[in-house]
Formats: sequence, structure tokens, C-alpha cells
Amino acid sequence: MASLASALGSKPGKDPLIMGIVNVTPDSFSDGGRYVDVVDALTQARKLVSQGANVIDVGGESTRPGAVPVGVEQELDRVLPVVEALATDGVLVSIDTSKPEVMREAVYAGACLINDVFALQQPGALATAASLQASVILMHMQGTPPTMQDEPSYKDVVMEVRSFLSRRIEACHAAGLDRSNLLVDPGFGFGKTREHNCALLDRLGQLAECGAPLVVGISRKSFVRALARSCEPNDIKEVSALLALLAVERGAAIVRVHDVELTKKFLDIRHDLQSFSPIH
Ligand code: 7PJ
Repeated sequence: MASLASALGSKPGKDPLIMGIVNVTPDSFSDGGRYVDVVDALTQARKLVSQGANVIDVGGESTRPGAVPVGVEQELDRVLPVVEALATDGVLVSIDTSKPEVMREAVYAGACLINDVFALQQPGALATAASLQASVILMHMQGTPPTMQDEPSYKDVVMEVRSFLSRRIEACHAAGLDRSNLLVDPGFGFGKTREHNCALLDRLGQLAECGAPLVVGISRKSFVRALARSCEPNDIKEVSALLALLAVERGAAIVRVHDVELTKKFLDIRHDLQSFSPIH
């Protein structure tokens, strides 16, 4: 079976991976409950794979401010059938959760990557991830989802995010996680104003200095709307894909997106540009 490490590769200039987002939740940021049903979520996931997604990120709890918290059993009921079916298809599956029980069951069901917006800081998460030896995305967030957008504040957002991610890498290493299994993510929109998000994207290269592959999730976030100067779904989609391309140019190894087809189109053009260039 394909592994995340081999898909990511280690050569500089290696093609980035596209992570397709599948929410099995009634109240996620953008899907508005369309994929509540496990069957629908699976159909959506398979569609994203056919469009070129290399990894599918399956989430059962929304992190949107005001979202209703979900219990362990309910989250497991939502995500496990989807994880299991996709893993059986041979798809690389990421589990978007902060709960140790969900991490464990999802990895047992075939997930190869844990995507934790709390960077393994919730009780029991670090020890559980260490015992599973799966790959982990450590994401930065200032505050917690209910209030994180109230008054985000930084002296230098890029340096503070970088220092947090480096500290989490060290904490994970100390807990027994292999450094080669760690990925980092600045957490666009998680306790950040539009200016903070723009600074992070502009200086993304400085985050690569953490030494771990960079994951970037910008797709359809509210600062994309601001940059698009529009709320039209097509404009949001195009600007999301354009920003994913910019993130890759600045060092992102994985882009987490809703619109796989358009993102893939842009990344394929980048790939062709590189491969047709005689000096590359
Ligand atoms: C992110 C995430 C992100 C990672 C969400 C949304 C909000 N995980 N989960 N990075 N965002 N690693 O998709 O709009 O940016 S939920």
C-alpha cells in the first residue's frame, strides 16, 4: 500500500500533494451539512480521489466558532465507516480530530495521518499519537474555536507561529514520535486576522525552517473572500486554488482543499512549466 512518506518524497521540487476535505458533519464551515450521511461523504471522497486528491482528510467535528461539540461516540460513528472504506480502496486517509480515542480507532481502521488542529495538546493526545506511530499534522491556533477570532494579537505572527511549531515538534520528539512523521501547519484563520493570514502566506518560506513538511489550508476561508472581493462561489473557488498554488511556490508540501479539480489543474500547469524548462 502507498505510504504518506513515499507520496511526500524527499527530493526538493517533488510535486506537492493535494489533500481533499471531506466533512462528515452537519455544521462544517462550507459544506453546510451536505455530507452528513456517510454514504454521501464516501461518494464525495471518491469523487475527490478521481479528480486527483492524493490524501483525503476525514473530519467528524466542526471547528467553526459556535459549532456544537460532538461526543466521542458520535464522532466515531461519523468518521470510522468513511475511513475504513477509503483505506480499503487504497486511498491515503487523514483523520481530522483532536480526540485521542478517535485518533486510535481511525488509525486502526486504516488512517495513516492524524490532522490535529490542537497540535496534540488535548489531554492524552500526545501519548496516543506516540503509541500509534502515525504521521501527524501539528497546527497552530491562537485561542480556541469559540472565541479565537475575537481579538487575535501577535507582535510578529510568523515568528510566533514558527516558534510554537518548533516547540511542538520538540515536545512530540520528546514523547517518542519520530521526527520524520511530523508535519506542520500555520493554521490559516485560526486566531488570525486578515493581516495575520496575509503575512503568513507572504512569508511562508520562513515556516519551512521548522524542518518539517508544510501543510497549508486556505480553501474557502473568510480571508479568501476578502481577497476575492466577492462572495460568489466561483470567485472563492478560483482564489482558493490560486492561493494554494502560491503556497506551493512558497514551499507547501501539502495543500488542504475543497476544490480538488481546479487546484490540480493549476498544480499540473506548474509541473509542466518546470518539466519543460531546460534549466530546471
Ligand atoms: C484546517 C484544518 C487547516 C489543518 C480546518 C476549514 C476549517 N486542518 N482543519 N489546517 N482548517 N491542518 O476547513 O475551513 O487550515 S477546519
